[in-house]
Amino acid sequence: MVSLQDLDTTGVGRKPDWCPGCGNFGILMAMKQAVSELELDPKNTVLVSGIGCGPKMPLWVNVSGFQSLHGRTLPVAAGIKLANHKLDVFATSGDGDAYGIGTCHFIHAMRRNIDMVYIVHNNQVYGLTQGQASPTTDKGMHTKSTPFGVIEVPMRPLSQAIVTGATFVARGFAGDIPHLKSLIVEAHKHRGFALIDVLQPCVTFNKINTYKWFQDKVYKVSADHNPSDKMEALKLAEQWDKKIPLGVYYQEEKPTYNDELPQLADKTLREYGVEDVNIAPLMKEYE
Ligand SMILES: Cc1ncc(C[n+]2csc(CCOP(=O)(O)OP(=O)(O)O)c2C)c(N)n1
Ligand code: SF4
Ligand SMILES: [Mg+2]
Repeated sequence: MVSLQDLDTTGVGRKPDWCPGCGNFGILMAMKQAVSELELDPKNTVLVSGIGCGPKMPLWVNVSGFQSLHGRTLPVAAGIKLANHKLDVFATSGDGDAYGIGTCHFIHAMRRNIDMVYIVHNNQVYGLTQGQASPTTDKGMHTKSTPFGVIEVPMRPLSQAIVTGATFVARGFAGDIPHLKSLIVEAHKHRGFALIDVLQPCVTFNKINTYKWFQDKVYKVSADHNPSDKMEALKLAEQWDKKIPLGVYYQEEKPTYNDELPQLADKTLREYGVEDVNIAPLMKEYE
């Protein structure tokens, strides 16, 4: 079994450079605990990210990793899963990466039900670039890019996910590591696109949505909640101003993208190889 120590990168001279107290530390710990509990093989576990503070995660979890471009986390993760669907694929983005520049990929990965776990570090600002407003910044908040306050209504990403076709939609909190770990474990067991939006305090640039702000509002989704009830899930996803539910809002069994490809039933795309592929006739068509 892979231990937390095996997953640590400090031994190989790499340790997180996040600000002290940043919510990303809680997400990192929950991620390592989940990989350990699931007994995943680090070599066959891939953590893909974009660019941002949260997306530095692949640098600090000792599994296979790929840091792509800002907003392009999901197409890279989807490509990896398509090329070798035997890999355990996790993707990690900031709220800007996922719900701003990457929105188009977010929507299409969900409607395709690509089998992966997507963890979004939602700190409601662009942390790495020093605190500009993001699509989830609350209305009225003063940031470097909105000195007179945000005038737009924030996106509700979990509502978006439920109506777009994600088959596992959950919310965690970086200040509750055991609960977040259990969500990551459940999301990994789910077959299909699993979104976990994580409330992640940015202690440097978001002085409104602090640990205390969240602690006063979060509560656990009731054990009576039926996650296959889409309308009830939407009601949970729309809660924000007074109370914020933590847990699995929605879950549904549906064929994954790979299930729809009979070519992948026996072997991975990667195993097909390209040695015997003759592209000469195709090239001729373009002469
Ligand atoms: C195509 C492109 N546009 C913009 C940037 C600059 N940039 C890097 S990270 C970032 C925002 C990060 O915010 P978020 O995704 O919320 O992650 P956080 O840093 O808050 O974890 C921006 C705008 C970039 N690197 N590439
Ligand atoms: S800027 Fe915010 S999100 Fe980035 S490391 Fe610092 S506290 Fe964390
Ligand atoms: Mg952010």
